[in-house]
Formats: sequence, C-alpha cells, structure tokens
Amino acid sequence: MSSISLRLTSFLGLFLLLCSSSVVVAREIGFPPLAPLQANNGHAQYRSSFNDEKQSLVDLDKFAGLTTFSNLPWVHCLSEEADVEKYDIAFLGAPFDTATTGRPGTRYGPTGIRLGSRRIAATFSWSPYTHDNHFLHWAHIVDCGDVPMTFLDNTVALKQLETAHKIVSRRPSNATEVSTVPRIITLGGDHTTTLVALRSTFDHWGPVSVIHFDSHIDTWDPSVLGGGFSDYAGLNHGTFLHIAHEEGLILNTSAHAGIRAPALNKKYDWKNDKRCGFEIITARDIDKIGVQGVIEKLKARVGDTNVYISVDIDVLDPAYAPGTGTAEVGGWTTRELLSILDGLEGLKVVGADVVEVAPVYDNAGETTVLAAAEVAVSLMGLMVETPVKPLSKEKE
Ligand SMILES: *[C@@H]1O[C@H](CO)[C@@H](O)[C@H](O)[C@H]1NC(C)=O
Ligand SMILES: *[C@@H]1O[C@H](CO)[C@@H](O)[C@H](O)[C@H]1NC(C)=O
Ligand SMILES: [Mn+2]
Repeated sequence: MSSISLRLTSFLGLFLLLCSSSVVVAREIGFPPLAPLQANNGHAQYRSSFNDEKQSLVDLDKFAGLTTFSNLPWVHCLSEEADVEKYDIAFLGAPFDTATTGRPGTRYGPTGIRLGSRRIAATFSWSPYTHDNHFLHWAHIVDCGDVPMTFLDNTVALKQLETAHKIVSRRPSNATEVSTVPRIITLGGDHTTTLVALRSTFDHWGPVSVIHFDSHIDTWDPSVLGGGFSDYAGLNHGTFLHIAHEEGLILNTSAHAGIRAPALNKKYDWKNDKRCGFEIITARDIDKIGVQGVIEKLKARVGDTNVYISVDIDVLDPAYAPGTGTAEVGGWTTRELLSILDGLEGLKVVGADVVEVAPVYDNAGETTVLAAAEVAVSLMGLMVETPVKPLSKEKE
C-alpha cells in the first residue's frame, strides 16, 4: 500500500468514527446506577429524580436506617403512654430460647427474621401470583420491636411476654370500622412463646383452633418430656400445646401439619395428642395428596372457627431451614409451605407466629431467615384478607 492510500484509509476511518459518534444518542445514565430511583420515576428520568433531594432519601431507605420487619414503621407499642400511633396488625419479637431441648439460639430469632426481610417493603410487594399487595389494604401494619424477656428465669420471661401481649392487643386499632382488636404476629423465640400468645387470643376470642406447622407434635405430656422432676422443667417447647389444652385455650378442631419426628413411646404420645384436640397431617402425606390436598384437609378440619397459625420453621426440611434447634430431615420445601399458607386464605386468623428460628445455625445465604420472613408476610396476608371481630362483638 502506498503512503497516500494509507493516509486516505486512516482519514476515512477517523471520518467514520466521528460520524457514528455524532449519530448515536447516548443515554444519560448516572453513575453509580440509581436503580431504586428508576423504579419510582419512570424510564426517562435516570438523572432528574436526584433533583428531588427529599424523595431520594425516602426511596433508598430499604438498606438504611434501623432494620424493622419488612421496613414497616416502628411503634413503641410497649410505651407507658396511652397515646401511641394506632395499628391493626403488629409484629412483635419474642427473643427467648431457655426452654429448648436441643440447640439453643432462638433468642436471636426476631433479629434474624428482620434481617431476612430487608428487601421486603410495602412499595415493592405486588404479588406475581395475585397482583395484590397486602401491605396496602385497610390495615395499618407496624413493628413493635422485641419484648424484654429475661434469659435467667423462664417463669418471669413468659410473664413479661404475657404483659406485652396484653398491652399490644388491648390498644385501640386504627381501622376501627373494619376490626377493633389489633392482631399480633409473633417473631420467635422458642415454641414455648406460643402458649403465651394463645392466652392472649383467648382473652379476646375464647378458645381457637390451632393450625400447627411443625415436624414435632409439641403436645408431649410434661411428665414425659422434661423428666417430670418439676413443673418448671415440664413447661418447654415440646409440651406447650399439652398445657394450652389443659388451660382450655384450644379447640378440638386443631391440626398439625408436616409431622415427621418420632414419639417417645409406641401409643401414649399419639393418643394424648388426639386427646389434646389434634389431627395429624404428616410430612409424607403431601406426596399422596399434594399441596391442594393439605390445604383442603386443614380447611375442613378448622371449619368456621377462629384460628391461630403457628409455624415452627423446622417444618421445613433442614435444606431449606438449617437455622433451627431441633432439625428433622425429610420435610417440606419453602415453596410448598408458602403455597399451603397462602391457600388458607379465608380462614379467620386471630393470631400467628413464626418460631424456632436460630440464626446462628443458618448459612451465609441466609436460607432460614429469608424463608421465615416470607412465612411471616404470608401470615400477615391471611389476616389482611379476613378481618375478625372480637368475641364480645360476636355475642352482641
Ligand atoms: C388509620 O385509619 C384512618 C381512618 O380509617 C385512615 O384514614 C388512615 O389512613 C389510617 N392510617 C394508616 C397509617 O393506615
Ligand atoms: C369436639 O368436641 C365436641 C364436644 O365438646 C364434640 O361434639 C365434637 O365431635 C368434637 N370434635 C372433634 C373433631 O373431635
Ligand atoms: Mn415446635
């Protein structure tokens, strides 16, 4: 190639380069990327939303500030003051693990579940299945924080939780025209905390059907599980349903779902379980009757009664929830559990919990706390779908 044609070629190249750069209209993409702002401001305003300084702080709050459940507002529900912000559904942490029979650690459960809910927020919760958003219905939903519970004396700790339940559930609701009693979703905490929650629902609604998701029956006789050497030892996370039955808190239309842990004896535990008011759906029943079959069985069992739903995270297989104290293999998947819970829509859920979350045994991917957070959101959805009246109103 001659030197002239070489010059021509490079001239042509430069010309083309200049041409193309003047034709292409570059997007004005700010850096660092402003992803959360894009969501709220439409596709054409990558930069302009930054002009609204106040808005830019509000929209980016998912990973900022203090961590509440699903980024809900925190209300000091346990305040001595009578006049706190009103609410209809309250998340309440019960950091307690001194009545466990296996690995302890659920005192960190409420904090773990909140961390697992970091990416959940009311503004970003339109369901891909129903196109609905339970955070934005009639109910004002809040996080009341954790109840102070001593880790040195179970009797005192459970009394503290009982006092907290009384205060939180006896405050006036916000949407009084829909429902006058605020409902509580407890973030546990070992399963013993459910006994206290059932005393609280009894206070407002009388005895309820319990739908108990767990790998264990938890109706063990205190004289069997706990050694039988003291009443104190007899009250633990494997006996609380037996005691709830003794106290008349639950109906004989209750059910377990996901059971797979062995009993302590050939006959007595199963007979005693039935006597306490329970029917058993085992973990392997799902292989025969499917998710829909489990939903139908549970709905048929509780009928039109008021329901308390307790989810021990160990109902999930340890592959889906390693972060728990008494893990049992052969359990349900997270998708199965969430489908069953959402399928219970229409039941009159007066109280609920997700318990036995022990983050110290969770993995780096936070498998357990992510699952527990979604379970809690599903429980909340059931409450939003079906408002319930307190007992006194029903009698009127
Ligand atoms: C509280 O209830 C009032 C009256 O029903 C309603 O207008 C208001 O939006 C509710 N507050 C919240 C935060 O939901
Ligand atoms: C529950 O107990 C009542 C009587 O108290 C009885 O009529 C009813 O059949 C029992 N239901 C079940 C499912 O056991
Ligand atoms: Mn349990």
